[in-house]
Amino acid sequence: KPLVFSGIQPTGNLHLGNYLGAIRKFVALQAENNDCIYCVVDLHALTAQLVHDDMPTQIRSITAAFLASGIDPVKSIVFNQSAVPQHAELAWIFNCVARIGWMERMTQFKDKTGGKNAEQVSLGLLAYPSLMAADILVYRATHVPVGEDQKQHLELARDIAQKFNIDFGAHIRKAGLGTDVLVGDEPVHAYFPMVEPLIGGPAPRVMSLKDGTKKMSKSDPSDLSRINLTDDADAIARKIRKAKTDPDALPLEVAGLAGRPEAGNLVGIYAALSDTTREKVLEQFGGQQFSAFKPALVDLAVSVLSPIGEEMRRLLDAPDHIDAVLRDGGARAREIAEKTMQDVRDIIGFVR
Ligand code: AQP
Repeated sequence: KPLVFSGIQPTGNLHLGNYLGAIRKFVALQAENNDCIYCVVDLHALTAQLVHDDMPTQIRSITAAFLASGIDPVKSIVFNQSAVPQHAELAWIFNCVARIGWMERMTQFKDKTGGKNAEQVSLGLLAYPSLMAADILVYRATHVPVGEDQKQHLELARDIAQKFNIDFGAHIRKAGLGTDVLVGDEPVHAYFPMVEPLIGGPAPRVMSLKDGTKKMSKSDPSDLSRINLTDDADAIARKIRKAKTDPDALPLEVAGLAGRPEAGNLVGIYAALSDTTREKVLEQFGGQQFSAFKPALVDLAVSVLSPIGEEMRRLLDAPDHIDAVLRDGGARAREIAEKTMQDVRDIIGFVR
């Protein structure tokens, strides 16, 4: 049976990219009755910046966004990563499975360290994808909904799982664990599954409202570049009105969006927010000017995001419920993760 896992870092305001690339998919996967585990990855938050004065608020705020968007903490497991020490334990083992070169090749690592010397960069930032692989594989999860920017990290998680399965193949068999699979032509006795990224949809990579060639991101210094989940209706309207566009009307077909990154971005956002395709959006708005399309996008964005922002504020006003959700989710997650780690300790041969 598929098992879904994904996580979000408690660093900065969640924006429309996080919502469409990740959280909205989390809710849809839960609605399809999958077993889902959704995590606030607070250990990851230390990789780029060690000290966070507002860590508790940030953790509660991501949890509030999960709940306000429709994640049901009874059906799905919702917790914060640091409550399950097995993530860090498996990450250490994966640090020894993975190779430094694999980590150094990651574009996110290169982007975040560009222009810095090695004395300024934490070892954690380099090893980030190894912890991410552990987050997923400590539950032996099979499907991971993420935005397109995480695709390379998921490929690395597959490489780590594969190398573990090959290196420990004989031990996995001896421990009476795992199943026979073919890796290429080679038969392997595998313990960890090959995770499948779930990246599709009309907006797998939401772009900045000020520059259609740059990802919408928490760390962009311009607040006008992104719509935050907690923005009120006026802010959402202002940001969409000011969003960069080109002077042409919307094309009649998706092919006409090629070479028009800002137009493509706004059409993709409209499609994702209304659970439809870019084709259908252009059937409705093709041939119209942005002056007609933008007000419709404002209405749609406000109708989807305002209730989420309001519910987040309500939950954060009295965070006892959020803390109880995290405690319960942490206990349920620990039980699954500990079972995996007992297997892993047996596979490696640690005496216990
Ligand atoms: N622009 C985006 N479009 C689609 N999906 C996105 N995600 C992030 N940005 C976009 C997805 O959101 C999830 C949470 O990712 P994270 O916790 O790793 O957040 P992040 O990468 O720190 O968020 P930012 O805004 O991308 O941060 P910076 O500013 O550091 O670059 C993931 O599934 C991610 O794909």
